[in-house]
Amino acid sequence: MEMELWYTEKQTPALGLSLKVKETLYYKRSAFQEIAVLDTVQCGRMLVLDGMVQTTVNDEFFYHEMIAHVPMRTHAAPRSVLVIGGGDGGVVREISRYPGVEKITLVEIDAGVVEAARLFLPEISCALDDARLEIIYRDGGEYIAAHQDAFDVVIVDSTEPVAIAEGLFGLPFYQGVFQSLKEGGVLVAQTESPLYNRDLLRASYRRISAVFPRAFLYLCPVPTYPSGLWSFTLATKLYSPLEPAGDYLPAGLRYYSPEMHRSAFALPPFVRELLELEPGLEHQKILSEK
Ligand code: AG3
Repeated sequence: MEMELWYTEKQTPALGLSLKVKETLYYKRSAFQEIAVLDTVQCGRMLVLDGMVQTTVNDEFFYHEMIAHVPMRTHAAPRSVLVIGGGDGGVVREISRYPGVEKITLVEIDAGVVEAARLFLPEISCALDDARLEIIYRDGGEYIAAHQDAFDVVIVDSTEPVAIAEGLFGLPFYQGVFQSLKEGGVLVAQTESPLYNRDLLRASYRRISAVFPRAFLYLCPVPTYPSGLWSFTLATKLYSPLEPAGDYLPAGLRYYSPEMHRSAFALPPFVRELLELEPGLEHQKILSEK
């Protein structure tokens, strides 16, 4: 009988996701975290940070397309885009599809993640050489605090709110993002599983709603993340994501489409209850007007 090697992420203390591994391609303890790229039988190459699955070559398109194209097409004409976290390059790849974008800034705290992705995840990191991209290795919170009125779209592609990423879910950070956005600016942050990270999701949504005039939640499946269902919080100074102002649609997308954009904002009752969305709140008002 052939020996089998499996990797398990304990998504909760009582539930794990296990993938059969062909080979460990990269392993490093950086100053910030433990970084691994594993080649899996089912999902292809997979990036794991501090034991948590970040992305796999097979299902990364759900997450990367939805975290990028929803804000990009909500804005009429984004020219300057900031990505916080996202060292694997997946979000940058999606942003680079827009010819109207003049400048992409990637602020990643850990150069090791970029190194691992460049070496072993070429499908995901392929746009990290885009001439419009500047990579800055720095804490996202610090960077945000030092920039005002600079970006059309800010995308927070963080890890879970433990250790280095904790500050990226706090009120001061969101206030900083508001200041860093131009008039018409759009923020999107990944805000975790509506089933297993309920308190975190509610707290982030409330903080973002307290800072921005308009906040919206949307969902998409991510098969390898806890519960398989993921949330994103989008906030704007002006635009409504329910009437996307952008008219450019990149070709060749696999999950995102104008229909998926719209339907992602329809929330099941358990999520509406979690966020205490009542009739009259903007999110619901705009949805029901349509
Ligand atoms: N960032 C969110 C990953 C969260 C996964 N959580 C977990 N496996 N427990 C993904 C970064 C992809 N660019």
